[in-house]
Amino acid sequence: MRTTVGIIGAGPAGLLLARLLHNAGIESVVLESRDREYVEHRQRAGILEQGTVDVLRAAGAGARMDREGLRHDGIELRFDRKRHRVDFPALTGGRSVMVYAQTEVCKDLIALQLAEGGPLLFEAEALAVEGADSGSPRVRFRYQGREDVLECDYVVGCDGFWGVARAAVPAELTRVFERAYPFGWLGILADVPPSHDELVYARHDRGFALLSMRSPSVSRLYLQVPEGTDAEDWSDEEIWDELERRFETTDGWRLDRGTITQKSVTPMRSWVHEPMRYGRLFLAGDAAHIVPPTGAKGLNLAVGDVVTFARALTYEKETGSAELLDAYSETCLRRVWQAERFSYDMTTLLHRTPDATPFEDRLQVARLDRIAGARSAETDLAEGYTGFPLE
Ligand code: RFL
Ligand code: PHB
Repeated sequence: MRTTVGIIGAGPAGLLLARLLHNAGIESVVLESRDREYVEHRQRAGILEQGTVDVLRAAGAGARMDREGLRHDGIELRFDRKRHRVDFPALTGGRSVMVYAQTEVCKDLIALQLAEGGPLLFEAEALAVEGADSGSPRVRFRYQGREDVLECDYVVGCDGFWGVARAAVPAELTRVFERAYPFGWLGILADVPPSHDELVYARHDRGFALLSMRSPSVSRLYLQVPEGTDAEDWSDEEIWDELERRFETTDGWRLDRGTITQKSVTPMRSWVHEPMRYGRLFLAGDAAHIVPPTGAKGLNLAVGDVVTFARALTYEKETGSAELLDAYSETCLRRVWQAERFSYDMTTLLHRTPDATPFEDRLQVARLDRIAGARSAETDLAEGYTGFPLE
């Protein structure tokens, strides 16, 4: 098999890239190791930055998002049993975010790709990228019981944190930057209308909690739990009791309970792989960087990477200049590090480490008080949350 761009992975990065290339008249083939059902139902992100919303619309993939997505103009910070609302449009000159689940973004992009785009092969597992530093890189993959080779002009590794593409970058050229956190998130999906109309980020001495949503009738909630926690260690009742404690306010706010339909634990890490390009192999999304989910940045970063690649390749096709392709890694990494910084700040602002001292507890509350009391600090949070612009 032969194509212009071989894309490994059909998460949001790979699927959107295939769509952007299709719109630019550039051929691609997507290889995805899992089946369609799995990819369409993997519970993950929920928040799309304004820039991501604009990109999906411009790519012709925004119709259902515009009908069913929920525009959010703010979030609530909760600490010391008090509530503080951060008003995004007022602080950022009109920006907001959209609650529209990653599962739905993927469903929309898969439907478009199968109807209009190039090949998208499910249960096609990439085994290795070869010849990344040559003029004709290849992806070896297994499909329908046999091994095959995809010959390409470019390969984009959109295969997530556990993917294989990255391994083709020589170790001596690679630098990895990492921060692990001694806690994870226990996430649940529940059949109950969200108890608040905006997301609530709560700092509590017992740990962080987040109230989010998937629709007007489905809530998504998270609890900070110790690293290594098994979701099955928590009964449904224990989860609701703990959420209630962490969200408690002095003004009698109530958390409504419902049937829990899913629960799982996500570890938390900050992680960056540099460079994001080697020869004709480009890395995009979680294959190149991970942020802790507190800043809601992972999916949005993946979108930024593939927009940058699609623009650079289009420019090369139109002008013959590889200037933008050559700048890919640097261009992406500037934005990636801003998102790493923001996600780290949000994480350390709101989570309680197991060895936190009373001094650190007071500092966290002082940082939150500063955001609630100083427009400059609040603006910084609102700008970070609604997103850093694409260059
Ligand atoms: P993905 O989504 O992991 O997709 C990678 C795809 O590659 C496939 N694959 C392979 N295919 C072929 N051959 C191989 N050898 C392969 N190896 C892997 C995989 O099956 C998969 O389909 O990466 P991508 O596209 O870079 O997208 C990244 C996002 O999924 C991720 O950053 C976000 O989900 C992070 N995230 C959030 N991001 C946000 O922007 N806003 C949020 O609100 C948000 N909340 C979250 C999150 C992630 C979470 N978890 C579970 C980590 C909340 C949570 C709990
Ligand atoms: C989600 O809805 O899954 C979600 C929202 C905001 C975050 C992380 C996850 O910061």
